[in-house]
Amino acid sequence: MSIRKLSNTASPDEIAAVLSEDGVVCVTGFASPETLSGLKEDLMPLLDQIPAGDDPFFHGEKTRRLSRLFGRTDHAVSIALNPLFLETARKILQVNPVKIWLGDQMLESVSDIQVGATQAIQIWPGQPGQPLHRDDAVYLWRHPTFEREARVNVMVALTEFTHENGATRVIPGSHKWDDERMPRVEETVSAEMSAGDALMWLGSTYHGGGENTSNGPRTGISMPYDLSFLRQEENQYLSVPIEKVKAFPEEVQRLLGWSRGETFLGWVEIGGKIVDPLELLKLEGFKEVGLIP
Ligand SMILES: O=C(O)CCC(=O)C(=O)O
Ligand SMILES: [Fe+2]
Repeated sequence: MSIRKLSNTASPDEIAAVLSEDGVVCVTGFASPETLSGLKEDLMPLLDQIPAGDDPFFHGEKTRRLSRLFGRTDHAVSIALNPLFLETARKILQVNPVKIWLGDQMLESVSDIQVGATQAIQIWPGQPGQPLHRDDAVYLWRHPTFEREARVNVMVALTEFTHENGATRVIPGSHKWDDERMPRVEETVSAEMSAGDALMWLGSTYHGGGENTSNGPRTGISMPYDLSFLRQEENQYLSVPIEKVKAFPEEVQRLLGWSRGETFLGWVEIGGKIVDPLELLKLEGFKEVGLIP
């Protein structure tokens, strides 16, 4: 089975249909030339300065991982708000409303979604393949998935992705497997893409960073959308400076977790009132989080 490619003229409905069926899809020309060059300009110099990881098993000793991207590049917003990703993620994740009775009032609600993590991943020559995994393992998700997926992930290619330089390896169709079946490298397909293309896959799809046998690094950005009743994998409240968060459009603030969902998840109290954390962002002088420089 191969990875199906759709162009950036495809609709979120079409992208979501392939994603549901195959567990993975590639969208060519996902990032505009301005977004692509902006991301590279902001992040490549930072990637040059950081060391590779010290975890030989999962994160890789020849892989550089730069996170906290909403604090580091204004172009992170362009990935998050790209309708080809955001609307597709909503179509996959915000399904099967739950019925909630409050006395004689019945509410039908779907979960909000939020950014679960942000990471530029640069795989250097000599890096072996990452263990094949499902991203929703962080949430101890069971398979086959019950009712809905937990995550829709995206990998935006900042450089070309080839089989030789460590393109993400994916097992199409593996989102339908149970938890007993072991993923094998022989079952994977390399997600070869050009810079600016994006790979999308489900939280339950087996994949992993590929082995880099080339002579140059491979760089991409991963930014999953997750069900917002789950804890964020990367703590966005502590990762994005509060002044940045305050300057974002409200939709981005919500997608970073600064919102109270329909079922009141995530409220704060101000002056005896149970309010949306968006109210906290409007308070003059509120600057107690996001302190990592
Ligand atoms: O770098 C890649 O291609 C995939 C990385 C990945 O799947 C992960 O770190 O969870
Ligand atoms: Fe992963």
